[in-house]
Amino acid sequence: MKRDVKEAIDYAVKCGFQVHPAAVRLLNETNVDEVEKVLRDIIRGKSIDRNYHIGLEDLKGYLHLDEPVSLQNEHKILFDCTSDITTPPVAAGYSALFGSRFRKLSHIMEDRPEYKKVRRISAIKTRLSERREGQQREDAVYVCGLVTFKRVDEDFGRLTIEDETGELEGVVYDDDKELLETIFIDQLVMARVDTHRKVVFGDIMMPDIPQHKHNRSESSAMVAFLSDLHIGSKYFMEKEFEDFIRWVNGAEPEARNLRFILIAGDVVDGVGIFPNQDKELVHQTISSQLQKVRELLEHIPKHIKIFIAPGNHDPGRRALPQPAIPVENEQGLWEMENVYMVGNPATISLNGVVVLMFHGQSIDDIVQTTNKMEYNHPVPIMKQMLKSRHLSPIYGNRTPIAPENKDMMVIDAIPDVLHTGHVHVMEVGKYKGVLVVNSGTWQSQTPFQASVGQVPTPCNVVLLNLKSFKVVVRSFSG
Ligand code: D5M
Ligand code: FE
Ligand code: ZN
Repeated sequence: MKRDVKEAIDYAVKCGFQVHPAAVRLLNETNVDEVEKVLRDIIRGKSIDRNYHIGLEDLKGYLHLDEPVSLQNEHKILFDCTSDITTPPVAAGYSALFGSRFRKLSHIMEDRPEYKKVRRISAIKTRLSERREGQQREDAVYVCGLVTFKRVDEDFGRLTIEDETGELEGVVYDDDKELLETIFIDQLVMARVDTHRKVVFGDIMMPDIPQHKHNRSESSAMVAFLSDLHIGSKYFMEKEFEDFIRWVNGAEPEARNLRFILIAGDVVDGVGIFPNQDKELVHQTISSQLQKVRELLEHIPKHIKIFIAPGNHDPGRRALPQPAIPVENEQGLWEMENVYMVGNPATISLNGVVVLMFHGQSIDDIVQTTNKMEYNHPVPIMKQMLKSRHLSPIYGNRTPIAPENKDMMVIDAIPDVLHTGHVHVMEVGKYKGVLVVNSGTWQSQTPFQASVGQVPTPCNVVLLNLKSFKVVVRSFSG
C-alpha cells in the first residue's frame, strides 16, 4: 500500500471510521493528491450524519470520478474580437467605425414599420426649408441616426441626431423626454420629425431586443460567473478565493455539477494602471501576477473549463475591443488544458447557452453622462446596453475605443446571458428573457474607492444552472 494512503487510513481508523476495501483499492490505484485531506473532508461530512463507513461511492463523489462523462461540458467560441482586431489609420478608422455602427444598428431598425418613413437628414432639411416657404404639409417622416448631443432640462429635452448626410437638432417633450434621460450619447435612435417652426422629435425608438426565448443545456451543468479578481493587488481577497476553490473541489451539488467558470476581466491588478499603484501591489510585475493566477487556477479540476477575458487592468491593448491577454505575458496560462483565453468582448456557447462576456469599462462613461444610472446598480445599465444594442456607445470620454473598421461592440446577436464586471458590485437581473449578471469582485475596497464612496460587494459567486436557468449566489466572504 502507498505510504500516504496507509497514513490516511490510519487517521480515519483513529477517528473511529471503517474504510471499505474497494475505497482503499481506489486510493491505491489512482493518483490522489493529499489523501489525508480527502478523508478528513469526508469524515467531517459523515460525522454530522453519524455514519462511520467510508465507501467507494463517497470517494467517487468527492473526487468527481463519475461525473465528467455524465455531464456535458461542450463549448463553442462563437465570437472572439481577438481575431478581428486590426490597426487601421486613425482618421479613416473613426469614420469607418461610426459608419459600421450606423449601418449595423440601422439594419436592426429595418424590421419596424416606421423604418419605411425614414428619410436622410439632408432630405428632411430640404423639406423643412420648402415648408417654411409655405408649401403643403406632408405625411410624417422619421429620422434614424446616432445621438451626438442630448440635454434634459426642466420642461423639455434637446437632441441632435446624425446620419451619413448631416445633423438635425430638435426638442423633445413628455414621454420622449423621459426616454431621453436613459439614452446614451452615440447610440442609434429612430424618431418622428414634427415641425412647427422648430423641429420636434417624437415617438423615439431604440433598436432594443424582442422578447427572447433562451437556449437550455440538456444537462444540469453549472456555470460560475467571476470578474475583477485583481490578483497582485494587496486588496485581492486570496483567502476567500481559496475558499471558493476548495468549494469547487468539494461535494456540494452545485460544485459537483460545475463545468464552466467565466472570468470577465481585471484578472490581475496590472502595473502602472493608476498613479502610485506599486504601493498597493504584492506582485510588482505583470508576469508574477499572471503566474499567481495560474497557480490558483491549477487547483480547479480539469473537467471545468475556464474562460478568461481581459479588463482595463490586464495586459494587451487598452482600447476596446481588447484582444486576449497575450501569450507572451504568461505562456503557462495559455497552455493549461482547461483554460481558454478570449478577447473583450467575446461570445461563448456553453452546452448551447449563449453568453456575451464584456468587462464593462464603458459603465464609467454611462454613469457620468446618463441620468438615473449609478455605479451600485449595474443591472439597469446592462439592460440599457441591450436596448441600445451596444456595449460601449459613448466615444471620447474615459473608455478608449479603437478605430476599427467594424464596430465589434454592437450587440448583433441576442445572447441568453449578458455577463459584465468592472463596477465591483454583484447584481443579477433579467431583461426580456435575457439574464444579466454583473459578477462583482474579489478585491476589497481600495483607498480610491473609499475616497469616492464606492462600496464593493466582494466574494459572491453567481452560479447558473444551464438547464433550469435557476441562479444561486454563493458567498465566500468569511
Ligand atoms: O474599477 C473599479 C471601480 O472603480 C469601477 O466602479 C470604476 C471605478 N473607478 C476606477 N477608476 C476610477 C476613476 N478614475 N474615477 C472614477 N471611478 C473609477 P477598476 O477597473 O477595477 O479600477
Ligand atoms: Fe476591476
Ligand atoms: Zn475594471
